Amino acid sequence: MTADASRGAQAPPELVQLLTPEGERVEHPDYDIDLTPEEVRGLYRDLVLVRRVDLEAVALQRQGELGIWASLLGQEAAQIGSGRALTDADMAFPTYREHGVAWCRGVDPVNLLGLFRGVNHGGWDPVEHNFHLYTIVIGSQTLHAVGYAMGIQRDGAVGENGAATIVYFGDGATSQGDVNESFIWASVFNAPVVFFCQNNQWAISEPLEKQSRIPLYRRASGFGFPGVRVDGNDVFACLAVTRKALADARSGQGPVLIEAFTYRMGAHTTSDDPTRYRVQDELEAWKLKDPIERVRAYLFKNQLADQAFFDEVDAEADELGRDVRKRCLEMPDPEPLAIFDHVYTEPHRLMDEERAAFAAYLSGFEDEESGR
Ligand SMILES: Cc1ncc(C[n+]2csc(CCOP(=O)(O)OP(=O)(O)O)c2C)c(N)n1
Ligand SMILES: [Mg+2]
Repeated sequence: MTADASRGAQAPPELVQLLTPEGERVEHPDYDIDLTPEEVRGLYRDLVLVRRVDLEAVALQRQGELGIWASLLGQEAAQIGSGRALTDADMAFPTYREHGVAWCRGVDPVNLLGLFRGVNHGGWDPVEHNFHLYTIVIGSQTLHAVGYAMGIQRDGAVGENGAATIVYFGDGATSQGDVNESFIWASVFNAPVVFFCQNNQWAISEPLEKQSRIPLYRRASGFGFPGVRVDGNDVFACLAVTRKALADARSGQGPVLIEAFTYRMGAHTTSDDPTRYRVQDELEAWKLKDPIERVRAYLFKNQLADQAFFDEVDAEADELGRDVRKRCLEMPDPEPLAIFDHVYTEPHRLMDEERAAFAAYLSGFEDEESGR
């Protein structure tokens, strides 16, 4: 398989797929899943709602209400499938694009917008949701996750009903030292961690073939643990593969690398213009593999949902979009000195000095305004 072929419309042979782009259910000997019609409708609803939040966020950025936004467009199935595989006890470590996983963890989407609006540092409690804060430094969260996994291992909190850890990162991140170091630690300490790589085939403008000459999932074998490539636009397959990997991690079988083969349909962020470096045909080919359309087709063909259901979900999505927009605009600007508040849990001399210096700087502006 050439690198170019891997980006084409043809599915690579080693891909785990349970639902084709046409919405046909297919079997896989190692990964099966038995979903009730209600569960499938639930997954469809998740996919539609997170896409709607994402679209609203892009619009808000374009209107100057957010500084920047990293869209998940095209990656909804990878995030909802893996996110819904988690139990409440599992801990997730995201990048900056995991809005769908955040949704599954019960994080209010407005909190995500707060970070990108610059009014908070990510206003959710990672412990309350078992969802760590967004991480911008590429790959560093893989080390945090392995440390966390080794912690729960030492606390004896694993086992069948215990906790596992999942960490998200991109194809570009696989070239980072941190990620490779985390693979080594996870492997030799048999840490209960699932490495979930969303291979969206681009790291800003760098294509996949600049990261690896072999499929990314095969990297795992060099580190001594299993790797699997799943159709990242197939929510059933992502759910099944992640569920099994988490169960294996919990039962003491160590880490797994999941490569969710997907595509970033939007720009890297709202600051990026992908027309400068990729061809339109590539995007068109991937539109045919849309993660939402195939679930819709499956529900329709199998008469598991009627038009009223689809209309209801669309209406709910519009209402969510309106609500998110309204509450985003209502978020107050923070008091400027609040930026120093949560850097350390305990008082810290350096923070005190920096706070005082910044307060002095700000008071200069007040003087100017009052004409003193
Ligand atoms: C350590 C580090 N180096 C560089 C950057 C700048 N940067 C931000 S996103 C990005 C590309 C990441 O690509 P990938 O891992 O594929 O994730 P994706 O954005 O495609 O989801 C880079 C290089 C950074 N944030 N951190
Ligand atoms: Mg990428």
